[in-house]
Amino acid sequence: MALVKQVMIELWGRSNAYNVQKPLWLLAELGIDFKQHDIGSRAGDLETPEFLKLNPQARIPVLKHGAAVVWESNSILRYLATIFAASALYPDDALQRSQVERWMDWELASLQPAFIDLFWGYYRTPPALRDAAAIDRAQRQCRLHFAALDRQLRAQPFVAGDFFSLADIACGVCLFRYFNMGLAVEEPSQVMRWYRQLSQRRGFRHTIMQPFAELEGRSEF
Ligand SMILES: N[C@@H](CCC(=O)N[C@@H](CS)C(=O)NCC(=O)O)C(=O)O
Repeated sequence: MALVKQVMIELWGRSNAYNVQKPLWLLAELGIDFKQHDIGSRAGDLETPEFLKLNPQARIPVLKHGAAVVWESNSILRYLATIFAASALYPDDALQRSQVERWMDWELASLQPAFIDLFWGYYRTPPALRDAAAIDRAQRQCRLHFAALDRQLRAQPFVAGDFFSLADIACGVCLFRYFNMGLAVEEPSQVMRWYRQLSQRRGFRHTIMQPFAELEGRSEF
């Protein structure tokens, strides 16, 4: 563990990118130093031969830990929690782990696509170009997903149980933007309670609760 900690961590990706914010938040939670390469902000950034060697998908985030390279944001979360023995966030017990993982999978497969449709369709599209029907559809999808999350949070303080975990990071990364992008959205009571709890965490405030106005009406990365 001590040796593992000495190996340099590098993270590729701009701090205002949704999926980059996940490892940024976890690294803050774990108090791990790392070097960030702020890319993804300029056209062509992710298509260089050097970057494509790291991630053939031409997407951020990418993490490098010594010789190990990991891409896909939720895989990076699992890798970091495993390497840094953060079993409180990513339990060893098979069932508890599956509770964390199923919500991480759900975030990638269901919540994120709906949220991204809404964020891009509304916030990142200049008003004159917005498609009201598509925004409405994305908003309805988000409402359904947040209702499901709300039901889950009725029974327990955090997404996967009584403990803060990788599932809270994956599912919680969109909250600040969802509630602050200027759209009237429903505020399910348990999601709001959970959001207030997350807002008390330094890592959440420093990485997620950050101004994002530079993305408004900007249809390029
Ligand atoms: N499923 C991938 C999605 C990666 C992805 O789409 N990343 C976006 C940022 S959130 C990206 O690379 N955008 C291009 C850019 O920012 O230049 C993951 O979770 O890592």
